[in-house]
Amino acid sequence: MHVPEHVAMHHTHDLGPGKCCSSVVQTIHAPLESVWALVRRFDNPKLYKNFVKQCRIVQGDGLHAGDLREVMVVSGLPAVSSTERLEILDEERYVISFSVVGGDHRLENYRSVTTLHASDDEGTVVVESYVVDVPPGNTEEETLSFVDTIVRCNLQSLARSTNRQ
Ligand code: A9S
Repeated sequence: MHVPEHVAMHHTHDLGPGKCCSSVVQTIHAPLESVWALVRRFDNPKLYKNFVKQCRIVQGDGLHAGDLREVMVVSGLPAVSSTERLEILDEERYVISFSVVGGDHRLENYRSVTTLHASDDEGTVVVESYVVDVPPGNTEEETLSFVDTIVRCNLQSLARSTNRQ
């Protein structure tokens, strides 16, 4: 599979001690622009993230790096809320990135990057990678399996939501 240079670059992370990273890839049989229409909405992650109960922008308009959102999470997760900062919104290259800067949860210093590129045959390839601290009392393996599960759910839901638009 051919991966554009800027995509590979965005998913290369420097790992300090006590941190871990991983990535999830999802192919969606839909045009890039229709996937991007959902992924770009920093102001409305509920469009495809099923763990989000409520979200509001608390700084900026959700279109510029530095803007903040406050996410309330559905019950059943070891989390209540998350304050998230938009790091990258590149509408030309289809890249969005946010970091977790506060809230009531266990994923300290979470940062993710999501890229879209056209696949070799037909459709869109979504790559989402993240870096996060391994929480005290958990192993790296536990942390990766917890976060991979959430990201995989989000991207599967993204595929369904895109094809429903
Ligand atoms: O929202 C994302 O794109 C990805 C993740 C892994 C979000 C994680 C989360 O928002 C919960 C779903 C609430 C789970 C955070 C920051 C902490 C959690 O424990």
